[in-house]
Parts: sequence; C-alpha cells; structure tokens
Amino acid sequence: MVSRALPPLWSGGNLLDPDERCFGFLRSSNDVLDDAGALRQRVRDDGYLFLPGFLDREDVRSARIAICESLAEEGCFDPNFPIEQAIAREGIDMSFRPDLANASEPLKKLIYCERVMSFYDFFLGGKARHYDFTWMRAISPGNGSDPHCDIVYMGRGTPNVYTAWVPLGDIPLETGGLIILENSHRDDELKNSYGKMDVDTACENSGAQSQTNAHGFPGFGTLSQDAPGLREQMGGRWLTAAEYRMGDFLTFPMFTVHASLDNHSKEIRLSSDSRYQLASEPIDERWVGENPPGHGGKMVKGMIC
Ligand SMILES: O=C(O)CCC(=O)C(=O)O
Ligand SMILES: [Fe+2]
Repeated sequence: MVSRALPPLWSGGNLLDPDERCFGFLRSSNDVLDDAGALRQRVRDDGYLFLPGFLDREDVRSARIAICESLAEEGCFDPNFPIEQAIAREGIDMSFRPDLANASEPLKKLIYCERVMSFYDFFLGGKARHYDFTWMRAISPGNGSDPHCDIVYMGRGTPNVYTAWVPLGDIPLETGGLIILENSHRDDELKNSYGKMDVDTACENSGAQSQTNAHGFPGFGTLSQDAPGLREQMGGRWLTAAEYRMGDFLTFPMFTVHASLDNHSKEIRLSSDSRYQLASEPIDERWVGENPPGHGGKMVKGMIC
C-alpha cells in the first residue's frame, strides 16, 4: 500500500482508499484549449476536460457573493464570520438549491457567458445552446453526492450533452468537490444497462417505482451508495483536484460516473452545474423554457419494465 499525505477523504460516509491505484488527481487540458480535435480526443481518452483558471476569478467571486447574500438573508450562516466565508450556522442541513441559481443573474452571466458559449461552439463544432435550468449545490457539512451518471436525469434529447461543474469558491479537499471515476465513460456494460434508464419513467407493472429503483438502483438515479466498492468493481481511480479554485471549469459527458467528496469543513460548499449541447440536436424538454418542468409530474412516463 502506497499512501500519500492526503487527509482522510470520504464520499457518502465511505472512506476512500488513498492508495495511488485507487485515488488521483485530474489532468488539466489547458494545453489543448486551442485545438478542437485535441479537446475531443482528450474527452474520449479521459472522460472529462479540466480547465483550471478558465473563468475570470473576479466574475466567479461576484457570483459567489450574490449567492452568499441570499443564503445570509435566509440565516444559513454563522453570523460571527464574514458572509463570503459561507460558514454554516449550527444545524443547517442543505444540499440542492436550484432556486438560488435560477434567481441569480450574476451566476447565469458567469456560466452562460460568451467565453463559455464560444468554448462549446468550438469544442462541439457548431452553434451550442445551454439548458435553461441551472443546478446549484449549497452543500452543508455532511455527505456529498452519491455516484451517478447524468444521462438518467437528462437523456431525452441528444445524448451528446456536457455538464459543466463550476466551483463557486476555493474548495479544498476537506470541503468536498467533484470526483470522477477514471475510465467509467468507456464502460459499455454500464451504458447499456443503467445508462439506458430515465428517472422519470415509472414501471407500471411494479407500482409507481422509478425505472432505476425497479432495477435495484437506490435513491433517485443513484448508481451506487458505495463509492469505494463501485471503484473496486469498475476499476480506475477516483480523481479530483488537489484544490478546486474559483475560475476552474470541469466539463464531462453524460456517461462519466461522478460523485462528490463529503464536506468535513465548517463551510457551505457552493458550486453550480449547467448543461450544453449542439443547438441543432434534440433537447430534453424537462430542462428548457421559461419555467422548465423538471422532474416528476407530467414528465413521468409509464412503461413496462
Ligand atoms: O456537486 C455535486 O455534489 C454533484 C454535481 C453533479 O452531479 C454534476 O455536476 O452533475
Ligand atoms: Fe451529476
């Protein structure tokens, strides 16, 4: 066992193995930023593109401050600290806050700005568009997100959609940023099983259960609640950044398995995730329009499974 000077890292309450065969760091793709062919090859090779410092740090800070102001008004922070530090008030339990993102002009300006849209135009090789719905995480101390692929939440249009995960603060390991399972994007067995499912599909023959639950997957679209066990089964390493910094940009396709580290700090971890695809390709109706319908309700389809 080779273990490096890493703090203990957990995901979903499970301790990750720090051995270099099990855990590592994301490769930067800034070296190929000006070469669309090389960017595409990198995504085929790595299953993600990590672009440290791609966004303007001050623009990220403005978006962060606006979000922090809303959370401070709600009383989420310990009043003994500056609000920009986002130190959680005792007892706060929070994770998914898309309402904050969708009401935040500075955040939308940041993640749908010219620099981001022209990056996707260049990378995808045509006019890109983004989903109108914006996901946002305000993760209080506690568990991060369980391993999953995004396809099960947004696979009704083209499968060629890219998620952008953007840290809205400097996020050291103990605060819990995104982790990616190396080589998981190449797993055809996963693509042809879990990867064909849709969380808004209810199995008529087994009650109102979602298709993923009917096939034994836990939660809402979760692939596994055991990140170390999933890694043992699928191979590869869990990869993250030694420290995500404001300005970093991480994008990955729909079949890359990802999760996040648990938050063992005192801070609320802020990040957004947004989606981009070619404008010419079909789009998932759940995530577009002035008031995207999202999951559930009329979007649930019945099937025999
Ligand atoms: O930030 C997280 O905890 C999860 C983010 C995620 O699942 C995504 O970006 O698709
Ligand atoms: Fe995700």
